[in-house]
Amino acid sequence: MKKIIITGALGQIGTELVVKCRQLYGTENVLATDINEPEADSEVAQGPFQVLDVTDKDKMFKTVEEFGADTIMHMAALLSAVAEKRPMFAWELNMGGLMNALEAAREYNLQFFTPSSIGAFGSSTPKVNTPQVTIQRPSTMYGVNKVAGELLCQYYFEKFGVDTRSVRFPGLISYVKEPGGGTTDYAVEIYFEAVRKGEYKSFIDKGTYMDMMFMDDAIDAIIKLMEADGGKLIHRNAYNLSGMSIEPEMVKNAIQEYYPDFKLSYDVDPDRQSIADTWPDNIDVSCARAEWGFDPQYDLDKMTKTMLEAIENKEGVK
Ligand code: AKB
Repeated sequence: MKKIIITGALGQIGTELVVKCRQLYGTENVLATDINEPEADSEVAQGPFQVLDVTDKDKMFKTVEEFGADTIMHMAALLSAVAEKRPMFAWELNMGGLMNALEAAREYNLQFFTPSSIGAFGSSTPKVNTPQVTIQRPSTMYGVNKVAGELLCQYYFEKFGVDTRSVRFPGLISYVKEPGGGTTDYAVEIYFEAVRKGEYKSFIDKGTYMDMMFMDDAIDAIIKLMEADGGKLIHRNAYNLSGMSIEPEMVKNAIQEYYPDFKLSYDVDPDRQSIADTWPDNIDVSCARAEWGFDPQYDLDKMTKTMLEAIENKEGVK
């Protein structure tokens, strides 16, 4: 990776991925793109940036050509809950954008990364220790998009020799940028509300286990996978990844170590709960560990300490 284009650069992952890639590969070698303009004082705006609607194929091709890219990291997509509210738009953006990015990779010989998700699984998938290769029959538009995306990554690798790499991200937890429209978002909101208000009302019910991962581990995983020896990668659709399997009461207990008066209550959102109920409790990450050295550093306690301290700093609390 020497000249990298990142789409969806103002999203939850993109925001931190741009910064990390610029540290590693040089600011001038990482072009951040998004459908929106960044805030002038944001980190993303401190290097090359271009407005790009990923459904505009001509503009994407032109951007890749003019920048002289050798890598594309395609992050632009709608998350699960919002995709379920606007399924046709989700198809247009998630699939249209992905096809354009894959075609750009084929045409300009780019190394390619895009994230899949635990949303690529469904209620007929084994829920515990979900294997790398298993039943994938999701019941959401987001899940349909992710399964199709995984298959397309494999197809472009086998048919056209594009160096496609992908992972199934769990819920990603970060203090830099709050996510929007995901089923796992409660696990980010809970930390912000703990610091701001000392209480949180969860839209996901107690006892609902889902995989999560701290953002630093997610960014490291992307870099590690992209730098890995391609000859050792057996799976070209997407690798299972997770840092922990948690449910809301576990997060409450971890927060109470620092905020003993923190209160958690529930106002379950049936739409997002019904999505969560079809996702695994915990997935098996052994293929990612074995094939390219996936090695997450954050468990729930370490993540909780880091999240609370960083949010306190950000909000000027304590
Ligand atoms: C979502 O909840 O939609 C995402 C995901 C797990 O893909 N965070």
